[in-house]
This record gives sequence, structure tokens and C-alpha cells, in this order.
Amino acid sequence: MRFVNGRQCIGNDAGPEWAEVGAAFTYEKKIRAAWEAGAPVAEKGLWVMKHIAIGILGAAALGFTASAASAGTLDTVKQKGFIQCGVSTGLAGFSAPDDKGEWQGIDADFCRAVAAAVFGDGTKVKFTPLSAKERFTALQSGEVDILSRNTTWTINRDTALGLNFVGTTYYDGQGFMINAKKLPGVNSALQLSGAAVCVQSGTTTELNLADYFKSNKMEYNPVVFEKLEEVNAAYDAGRCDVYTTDQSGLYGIRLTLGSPADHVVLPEIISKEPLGPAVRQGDDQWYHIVKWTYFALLDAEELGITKANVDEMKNSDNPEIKRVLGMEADTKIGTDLGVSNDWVVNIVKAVGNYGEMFERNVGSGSPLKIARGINALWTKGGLQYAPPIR
Ligand SMILES: N[C@@H](CCC(=O)N[C@@H](CS)C(=O)NCC(=O)O)C(=O)O
Repeated sequence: MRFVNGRQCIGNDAGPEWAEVGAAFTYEKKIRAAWEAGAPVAEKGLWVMKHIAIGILGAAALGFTASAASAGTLDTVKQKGFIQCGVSTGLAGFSAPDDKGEWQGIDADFCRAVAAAVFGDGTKVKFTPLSAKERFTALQSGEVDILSRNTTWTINRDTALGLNFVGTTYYDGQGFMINAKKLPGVNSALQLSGAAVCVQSGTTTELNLADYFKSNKMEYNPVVFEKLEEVNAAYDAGRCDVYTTDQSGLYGIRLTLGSPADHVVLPEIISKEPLGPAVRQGDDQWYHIVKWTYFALLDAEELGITKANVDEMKNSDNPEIKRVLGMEADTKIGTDLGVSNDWVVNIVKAVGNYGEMFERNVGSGSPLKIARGINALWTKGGLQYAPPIR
């Protein structure tokens, strides 16, 4: 077991420095208890001094360990000249290399948007492909600066794993896909009792699958792999009857199968899978930069600012558009965040607004052809809503 920023992480052993910090905090608790029990004033003074000293020591130890992994990510990123972005090993529409080896997809573009905000240049990104199992350690250890990899925001990941999700860039839900030729007559997940189900390990998918079958009193036979290509190959070879993952993932994976038209996605959505980018805890500035990049993409769409018209929009009379694009006199709209005042201009020039990013990668401009649905802006009946840039 190992701790990052005072939080528990899985899969690693605690280093000696954590034992000391832990002891300091236990001592601190004792001091508190004695204080509350009403110790003499002079002793209280001593305790206060000790308390402060321990606090400083503890904070220094925490800071020392945390700095390697998280504090000052903006400075680290600026020093190296690029953002290291954790993506999937290849999921169409989200993050997958094209035939030139360029990473495409909404998750890859999100990192480009952050690079545009930080460097004024969306190309300053390097990508690290990660399996579901590898992804959290890669972020915790500092191997990547952002995890932008179709990752569901859950309480466990936000707390026990020491992450901060910046928002939901894609509202998804878990679904099932079957080979209709192999299973004619199956048109509901409730007919799947006894099926062999292909699933990737280290995912919420695996957990929801168990809940769904249990709550519907159905049996299933899990066929579990760590690597995406293993799951895909097993399903395509007919080693399992059903493939389950985020519904968007099913559409992407279907395109890679030997005979995509034979496969149907069943209507049931069995979970909430709010997918979004995450950063490490303990670095508020970086968290804000990544979070406001997401909001900037949404606010740009809401204001009608596009890749094609962003330069023209700088001369708009609309005060909100002027403000967002950093055109107000004496503005600090970007510098307060730690980036330049024209950061939104740079984001939109690099990847377009949220809607453009969506349509190009997973929507009408992509082979996936997924409808905006609940990912529409709140002004169009969807869930995508950003606080104002002002
Ligand atoms: N959203 C779910 C599932 C994410 C997930 O890893 N899905 C698999 C199946 S679509 C995937 O993307 N694999 C890609 C890879 O391993 O590179 C989660 O966060 O646990």
C-alpha cells in the first residue's frame, strides 16, 4: 500500500517517509485529545509549539513526497515543453492512433486543448497509451500530467485513489453488444442469463456487470482480459456471447470487428459512466487550468465561437465574447489562471469548440456517428453546462 498526498493508493508499498508522517499525525491527535481534556496553560503553550513544529515537519515531508508527483505541474510542464497525456491503447473516437501514428479522438484533443491553453500550441503533447489497469498508477506516479482516457468519475477514484476529475467531457453508460447471427432472437440484456461475457479488467464495467446480473438474478460467465486487443479478439473469435463496456466504446469496437454489421448493441444502459479527464490531487493551479480548459470549450460553443470564426469574433461587440477571448482592456482572465489572456483563442484555434470536437471525433463527422444526445449543451436540452468565464 502507498499514499500520495495523504491518500491511499492501491498496489504499492508505503515508503519509510510515510511511516514518519503517519506517526506525526498520530502524535498530533494525542495532543489534541489532551488539549480538549483541559491541560494547564503553560503545558498548553508547549503543546502548541510542539504541534506547530510537528505540523511543519509533517507538511515538509508531505510536500517533499508530493512535489515529485504533483505540485507545480504547470512549471514542470513548461520546463519540459510539452504535456504528457495518458490515453487508451486505442479506442476509436476517444484516443486511437491513425495510419500516420497521430493520436485522434475526443480524449486526445482534450490534451491538445490544454497544451494550447498553456503553450499557445496544441501540438505540444506527448501521448502515453495505458490499459485500464495501468492508468491510475501512471497519473499518481507523475508519469503523465493528465489522464484523458475514457475514465469514469467515481467516488473511489476521487478519494481513495487521490485524483481530481475536472468534469464530464462525455456522458456515457454501460451497454452490451452481441453477434445477432449467433444469438438470433436476443433483443434485450435480460435474455442473457448464462452467457459468457467479455470484459476488460480494472474497469467500472467489470463491477457494474456483476451488479446487473446479480440484481436481475441472472448467471453469467465472465471472460476477463487486461488488454483491449485481447478482449476484442476473444469476442470476435466467438469465445464469448456478449461484449460489455461503455456504449460509446461498443460503437468504436464494433467498427474494428471482422464483420461489424453482424453485431448489435442492445438497448439497455445499465450504469452512469461520466467520462472525464483527471489530474492528481494537491496541485490546485493545474487542476484549475485543466478544468477551465473544459469549461472554455463549452462556453465557446455556447457563444458560437468556432475554429473558423475565432479571429473575427475577437472584434465582436458582444461583451461576453470579448471577455472570453481576452479582448477586454486590462484583462487578467488568463493570467489569473497562469496562462496568457488569449488562452481561449488558442484552445479554439487548436481543436475548435466542444461541439466541433464532438462531431469530428464521435459524431456526424466520424465513422461512429453518435448523436449529441445528453452531451448536448444545456441550452439544447443536454447536460453540458459550464460556469461563466468572467
Ligand atoms: N469507463 C470505464 C471503462 C473504461 C475502459 O478502460 N474501457 C475499456 C474498454 S472500451 C478501454 O477503453 N480499453 C482501452 C485500452 O485498454 O486501451 C472505466 O473508467 O473503468
